Amino acid sequence: MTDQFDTDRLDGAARDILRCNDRGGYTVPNGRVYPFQWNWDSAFVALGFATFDRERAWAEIETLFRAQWDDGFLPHIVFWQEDEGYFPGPQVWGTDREPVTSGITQPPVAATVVRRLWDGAVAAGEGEAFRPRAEALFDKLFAWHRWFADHRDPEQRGVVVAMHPWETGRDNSPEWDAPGESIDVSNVGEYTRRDTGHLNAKMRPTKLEYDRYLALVQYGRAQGWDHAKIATGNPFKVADVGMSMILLRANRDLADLADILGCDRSAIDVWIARSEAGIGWLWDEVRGTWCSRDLLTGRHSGFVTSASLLSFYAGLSNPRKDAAMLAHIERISARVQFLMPSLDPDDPGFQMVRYWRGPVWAVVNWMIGTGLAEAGHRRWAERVRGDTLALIARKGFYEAFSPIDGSGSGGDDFSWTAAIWLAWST
Ligand code: 2M8
Repeated sequence: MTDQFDTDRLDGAARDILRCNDRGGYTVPNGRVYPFQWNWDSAFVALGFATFDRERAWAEIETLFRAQWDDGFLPHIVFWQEDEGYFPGPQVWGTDREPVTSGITQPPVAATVVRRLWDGAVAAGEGEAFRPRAEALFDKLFAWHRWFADHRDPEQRGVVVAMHPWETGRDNSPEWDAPGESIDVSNVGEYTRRDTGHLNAKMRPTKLEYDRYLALVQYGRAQGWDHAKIATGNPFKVADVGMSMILLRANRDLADLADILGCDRSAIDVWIARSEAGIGWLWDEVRGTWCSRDLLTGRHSGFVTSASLLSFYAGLSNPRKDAAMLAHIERISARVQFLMPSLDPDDPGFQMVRYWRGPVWAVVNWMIGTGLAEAGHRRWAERVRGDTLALIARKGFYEAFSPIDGSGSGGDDFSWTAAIWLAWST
C-alpha cells in the first residue's frame, strides 16, 4: 500500500515535524496554534516517536503524567511555558496548580499507547529495562481511570460523561449543539480569540460555540475545579460515545498491562464489566447507530460521526449493530473520496472543512482502522489506513483534511498527523 508513496521522504518529514515541535520532553501539536502540551495529542505523538526513538516516546507520556493531580485527574492542557498565542491561557483557567493546567480532561488513549510502547520494548529485547517505567505509568494510568469511574460516570452507566465539548476532543461536533443550548452565555463577557488569528475562521468553531466553551470554563472555575461539584451541577453533561468507547478499550489494555506487570486487575475488570453492560445505552435504535446521549434530557444525538465507528476499537461485538455500522461505512464511502469524515456527509450540517463537522482526522482513523482490523473487517481497515496515508502524501501533514477533495484543514506540520503517518507507514 505504501509503495505508491515516497515513503522515505515522508518518513523523514514526519520525524522532522516531531523533532521541530519537541519542546524538551513534550511535543506541541503545532507551534503557532497550539503552543502547549495536549493530553491525547501526546499519547498519539508517542506512537510516532516509538518508530524511531523509543526513549523519547516514553518520555512524552511521562512528562504528561507529571501534570497529574493528586486525585488521578489528568488535564487536557499543560501550560509548561508562557505563550500569548493561544486562548484561553492559564489565567482564564485559574486552576492554581503547579504546573499550570486546564481543569478538564481529554479522551483516555494513553493506556492503549503505553501497552503498545511496552510491546515494542519487549520486541526489541528491552522489556526489563523499561519495566520500572511501565510499572510507574501503570499506577498513574490506573489512578486516571479510577478518576473517570469516580467523576465522569455519575449514574454508573459504564459510559464517560463529558462536562465540556473540549473534553471529547471533538470540539464542535454537532453532537453538542442541542445539549449546549442549556448553557447560559449571557455573562461570558468580552474576549479575544487567537485561533481565528492563525487560521481561516471557516475551519473553526463559531462565536456561539466559543461562548459556550468559555461559559463552561467559568462555571468550572467558580466551583474551584472541584470535579465532584462539577459532576453535580454542570449545565452540560453528555455521555460521549467517543470517550466511552476509548475508555473501554483503554481499560482492556490496562488490564493486559496489569497481567504483564503482575498487578491487581480486579477493579479494572469491574469497570470493563460495567461498560460492557451499560454502553448499549448509547445505541440509537431509531437512527441505527452508536452516538452520544445527553444525560440531562436522555436524548440521543442521532448523529453518525467518526466516533460512532469506534465500537470495533472498543472490542464490542454484536452482529446486528456491527452490520449496521458497516452499512454506514459502505454508504459514506460512496459519498466521499477519503474516509472517515467526522460527520456523516448525508447530514445537512456536514461541512467539509469546518473542524469536527466533516473533516477527516488521522488519529480517529487510526483508532477506527485498528478496531476494524482487529474485528476482521480487513477491507475497510485497509481502506481507512490507505486513505489516511494518501491524504498526507498528497496534501501534507495537516491538522485535518476535507473528505471530499482532500484539501488541508487547520494547522500544518501537525504533530499527531506526523505520528500517525509514522505509526502506519513503517
Ligand atoms: C483542538 O482543541 C483545542 C481545545 O482543546 C482548541 O481547538 O483550542 C481539538 O482538535 C482537540 O482534539 C486537540 O487535542 C487540540 C490540539 O490538537 O485541538
